[in-house]
Amino acid sequence: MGDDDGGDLGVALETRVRTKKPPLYKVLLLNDDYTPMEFVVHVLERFFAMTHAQAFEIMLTVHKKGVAVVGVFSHEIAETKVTQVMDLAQRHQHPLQCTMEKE
Ligand code: TYC
Repeated sequence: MGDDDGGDLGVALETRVRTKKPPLYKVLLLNDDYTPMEFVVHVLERFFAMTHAQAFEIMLTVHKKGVAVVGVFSHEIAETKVTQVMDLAQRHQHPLQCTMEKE
């Protein structure tokens, strides 16, 4: 008595319990001694939609600290970004490394 939910509580609970946000992945850019700074800036502008100023700042962070997060994406988008960066670097024979890790 008094605890009738009108028949929808079970459904509402079930939805809450089962809903899981898709995991996000950080895309990381790593420093090396050979990739030209301008190339890294170009990569950040082209694949991560940064302005020249933003790209230059992130490039300098990687250069000084060794690594930086350049974006956070779904698994599929992160994988695409990593592949695009690695492909372009390889085509230009630069040792630039880009990886992803679960947030
Ligand atoms: N360290 C490189 C240089 O001095 C520049 C660089 C920055 C390389 C960022 C990679 O992810 C990188 N030419």
